[in-house]
Amino acid sequence: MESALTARDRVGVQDFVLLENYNSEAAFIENLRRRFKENLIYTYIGSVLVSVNPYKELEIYSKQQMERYRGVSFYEISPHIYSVSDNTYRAMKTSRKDQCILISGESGAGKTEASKKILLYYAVTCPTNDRMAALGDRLLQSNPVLEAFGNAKTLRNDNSSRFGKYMDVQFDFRGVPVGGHILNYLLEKSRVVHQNPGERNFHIFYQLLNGGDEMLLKTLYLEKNPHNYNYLAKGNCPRVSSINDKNDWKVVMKALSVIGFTEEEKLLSIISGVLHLGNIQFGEGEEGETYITTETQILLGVDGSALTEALTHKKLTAKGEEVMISPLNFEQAMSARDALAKAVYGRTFNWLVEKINQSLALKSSSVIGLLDIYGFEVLQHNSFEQFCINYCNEKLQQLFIELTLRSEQEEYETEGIAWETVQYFDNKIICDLIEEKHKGIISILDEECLRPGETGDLSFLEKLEDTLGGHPHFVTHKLANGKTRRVMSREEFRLLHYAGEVNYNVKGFVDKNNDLLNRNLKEVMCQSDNQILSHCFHREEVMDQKRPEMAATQFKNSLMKLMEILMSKEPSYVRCIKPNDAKQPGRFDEVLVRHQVKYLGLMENLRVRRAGFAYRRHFEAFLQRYKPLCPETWPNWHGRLADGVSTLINHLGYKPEEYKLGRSKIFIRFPKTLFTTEDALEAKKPEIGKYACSGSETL
Ligand code: AD9
Ligand code: MG
Repeated sequence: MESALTARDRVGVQDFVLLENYNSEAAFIENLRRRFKENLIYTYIGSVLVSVNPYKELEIYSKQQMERYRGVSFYEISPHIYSVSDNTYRAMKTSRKDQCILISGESGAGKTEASKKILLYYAVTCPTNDRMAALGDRLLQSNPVLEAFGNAKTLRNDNSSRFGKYMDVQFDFRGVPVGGHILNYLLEKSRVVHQNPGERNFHIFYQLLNGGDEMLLKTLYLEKNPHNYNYLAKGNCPRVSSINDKNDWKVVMKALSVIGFTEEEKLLSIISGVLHLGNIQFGEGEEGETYITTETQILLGVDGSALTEALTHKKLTAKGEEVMISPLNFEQAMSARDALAKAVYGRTFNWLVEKINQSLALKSSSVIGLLDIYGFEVLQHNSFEQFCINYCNEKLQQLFIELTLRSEQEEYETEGIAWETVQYFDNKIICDLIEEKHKGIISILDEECLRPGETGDLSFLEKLEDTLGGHPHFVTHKLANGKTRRVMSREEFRLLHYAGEVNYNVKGFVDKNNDLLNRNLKEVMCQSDNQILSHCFHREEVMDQKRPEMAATQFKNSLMKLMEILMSKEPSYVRCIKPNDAKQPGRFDEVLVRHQVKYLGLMENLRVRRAGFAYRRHFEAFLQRYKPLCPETWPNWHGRLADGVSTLINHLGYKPEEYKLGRSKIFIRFPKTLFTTEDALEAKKPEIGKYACSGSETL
């Protein structure tokens, strides 16, 4: 008994519901810390997996480890991302219900790594046939490709996802993976033309310059040094110690060929075209007209003079008829160039996802969806992109709250057990503040784009103040009246997000939301020789006079669809925590972790889980594990399972207030009850010899 206690002291409990002092945040964090020090990065809250980024390679992801988790239940074995993968897979097979795994946490917490491990688990352990083996490869290889084009080095994470990704893995009735489908969300296009100090553009640019051979670079008129390109020089960070661009280039090229890609040449000429576009310089004539001082001949497969014209002039139309061509001033020409670069890159990224989807060939069957989006982000300077990213995280948090509470309630109902509710912070109020029709921030921003005030972004801020002044989660310099803790500038508004306060600078909001590309630039791109580009810029789009939806509204609508998809599936959760800001192994910054525990709502999650019954298990599993403790159930019980469990717990002396028997499960209110039973089992071990209580790391 003593040795079991010692082990528990050292490595903590593997399920937080078993914490004696479950109301104490300090005890929660201490448990996380102990386990982290022992390289035990995974812990459960019931069936929710909490994962702490180790920032080092652990020997826990091998094929042998995968085998250990196959077909084994949550509670029978130490917590692991493979256990979540396996349980989800079995739930899908037995219930035939679609599943999804939602991975959340802030930037750098380990979401993308977790999603890759899940995918690898399925690719390695699921049954397959020769025809389908290739599909597993393609599913896996889609990752390096999308990461090359959609991830970048930021201050928070060397491999930060700058787009949201939802992937369906589809299985046939035998559990063989037969297809896949990816939905991508709002790529951070502004990164193509601007990076903050210490950050980089998307990986692919550096991979091409470092990995591409001389011949290739020559054909693309590229030089090796990233500093020669305006679009790569802004962050002043061409190299990152944790990244090997040259190797990654090889991996990406191989991945493209596994996916069955044949358009590398066209794709790379777009990437190089974007770099050349960034180097276009403008001059200003005596009468304020703008001209181009650099070569534009070989760019993006379009006619050089048409491109020059379109970059320096704007075509104005009224009622569908062309009325005039007006010259752009220097500033306007620069932003037209940047808008084109962003549009070209953004559309090419969407095209790439489309291509990958074609190669994964959608089949109708049961699915497991994996959601890996960009995590909550607070920077020195937060703009439209952070606003969208953080809004997306609010939505996910809302889903988590709704579903964890709902599923808890449903479980008690189906098992016929009375239950109690727990107070929790519902972030719906913040989601409404952002997305409500007419008076939410997105609506007000759209309104500003359609009917701009005199001062652009600042008029937007004024409209926000007029409409939202007094909202408990919205603050500006004016509204705060000097009463805020942190100084705010007159260009900012602050949102009190579920995960903390963020100041957003309104500069650029209107432009980014408009996301407009001059019509004549679109016309030029339609005529590109590069088929990827002529596919991305449709002729119909140029003809169509209707204004497309603005960026934030498009994003809002795609998130609503995503929520519907997720609600229709049975969810599992992985909550990722970042242990320090230095990206270092072994460092556990308590203040940082406490903050995340708070905003991820983990204590509330635990309380909800514990409010009713901390622990539950199917009669069969309970009996199987503890039957050695009662002479009537050992070695086998032949009667009804419920009767076997009753006999067993009567023998163990469980009091009526300690447990409830549902229709198929036993619910245990206090972890202590279970500890005592576990300890008794531990003590019995020498006597029962070979009997192994699997997963007894600690309970
Ligand atoms: V962001 O919101 O996309 O900026 P993520 O996706 O949450 O973020 P990511 O998975 O990219 O973070 O993890 C960041 C880095 O932490 C990785 O590049 C790894 O170096 C490191 N990491 C994360 N999880 C693990 C792990 N299980 N084992 C080892 C890890 N290293
Ligand atoms: Mg990521």
